[in-house]
Amino acid sequence: MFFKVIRFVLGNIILLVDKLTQPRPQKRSKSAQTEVLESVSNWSLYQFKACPFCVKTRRAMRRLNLPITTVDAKKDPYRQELITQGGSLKVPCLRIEKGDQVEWMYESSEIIAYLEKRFA
Ligand SMILES: N[C@@H](CCC(=O)N[C@@H](CS)C(=O)NCC(=O)O)C(=O)O
Repeated sequence: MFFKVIRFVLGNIILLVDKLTQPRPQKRSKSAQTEVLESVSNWSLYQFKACPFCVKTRRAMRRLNLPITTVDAKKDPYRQELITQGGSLKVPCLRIEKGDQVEWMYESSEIIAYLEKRFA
C-alpha cells in the first residue's frame, strides 16, 4: 500500500513536469512530414502512462514530431499482445511494422536511438 501511494505520487509528478516542459516538435516540409506519417502509420508504442521510461520515449517522439499511436499495455488486448507477440510485459516497447515483418523493440534508449537515427 505504502509503495503504491509513493508510486502514484511520483507518477503524477512525472506527468506534471512532462506536461509543463513539453519539447517543441521538429519542423518539416509538408511532403517530408507526410512521408514520416506514412512510415509510422502502422507503428505502436506499448506503454504505461506514468512510467518514466515511457515518458522519456514519448517526449522523444514528440520532439521528433512522430505521430506514433500509443497504447496502454496495462489493458487488454494490448497487454496480451505484448506478452505473446513481443515476448514480455515490459514497457516501453515499439511495435514496428515493415511490410510483412513486425519487430518488437524494447528498451527506451534503443527505441529513441532508432527513432533519432531514422527521423532526426
Ligand atoms: N531499461 C528499461 C526499463 C523499463 C522498465 O523497467 N519498465 C517497467 C515500467 S516503468 C516495466 O515494464 N515493468 C514491468 C511491469 O511493470 O510489469 C527501459 O529503459 O526501457
